[in-house]
Amino acid sequence: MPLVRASAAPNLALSKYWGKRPGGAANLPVADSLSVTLNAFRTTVELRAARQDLILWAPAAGGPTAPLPDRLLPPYTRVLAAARRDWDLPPGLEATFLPTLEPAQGLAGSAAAFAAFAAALTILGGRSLSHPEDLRRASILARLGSGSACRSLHGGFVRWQRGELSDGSDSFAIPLPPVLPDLALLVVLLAPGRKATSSTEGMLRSAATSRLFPWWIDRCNQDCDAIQAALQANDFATLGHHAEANALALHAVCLASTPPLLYATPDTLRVFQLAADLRAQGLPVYVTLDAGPNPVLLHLPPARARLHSELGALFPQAPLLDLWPGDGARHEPR
Ligand code: 2P0
Repeated sequence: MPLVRASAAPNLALSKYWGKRPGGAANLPVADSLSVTLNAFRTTVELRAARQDLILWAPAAGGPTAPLPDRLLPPYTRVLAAARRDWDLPPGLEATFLPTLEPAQGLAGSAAAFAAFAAALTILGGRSLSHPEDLRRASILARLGSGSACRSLHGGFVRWQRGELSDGSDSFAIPLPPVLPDLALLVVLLAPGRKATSSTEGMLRSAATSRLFPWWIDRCNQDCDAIQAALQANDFATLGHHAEANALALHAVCLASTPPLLYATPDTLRVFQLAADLRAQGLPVYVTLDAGPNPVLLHLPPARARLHSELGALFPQAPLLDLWPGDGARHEPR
């Protein structure tokens, strides 16, 4: 029986994290970001005492676990080392990751994994996910594994405040009040598969080479404020407008990098055009896009049937995933 089980879900950024402060390893961002945690595709992590640290992953479809290759271990080692500095943990730990989504599907499985890992270590350290101070510490731990993971500790809408301190102690995620419970997200899986350039590498390249990068930093902080204000006002259209503009700005920064980072495909752009056409007809639908080809349509439930019929006609082969805001990290029964 494991010592602890915990789970967390991926999150989708409405104002994106793209750019780290120099130094890199602590994933300290140049700007705030704002996300919504998803209701599906949770990853569970089980911790067991072991002779030495071991990271095991299971396939999403179930089946035997396998040790993670050495080249992928550094972020896990960073999280474990930081957790041991805070808490009295066993000298050897076996962590088993049980995802429900293949990483290649591009829905930020690493965010779910590192949030669940941080949650499990926090509980093993004798802390509680219902205590805000412990959750703040868990968010920082998750960030050391993968930046966007710090947002998945919380459910619903979440803002990652970038912080200013070089030790990262003020760079963590904060939950926003629960609003817009009927926000719906439709993922169009145009091209499952790993992206050519990882986010980690892509954002380093943009910071180093894109002339638009200083503009992007200001833009993100403004977009976070505008989206947070729209949430407080329960104003879906304003939220959608700023989320779509932020995604397009991210891709402008990427295209202006050297060599250019081209994540969108012609089909991705057809989805942006579809949303603009539907808005012209009075249907509020907006698109966001991460560092990959698969767009996500932000909408309200009355638009769902129309979106399914339009997208089914345009892309008969593409799976469509209906998602909603979901819960943050959870302590699971053993
Ligand atoms: C986001 N992305 O805010 C943005 C939008 C991709 C595009 O966070 O290097 O995997 O592990 O800190 O968190 C992807 O970056 O990068 C990401 P690392 P991460 O969701």
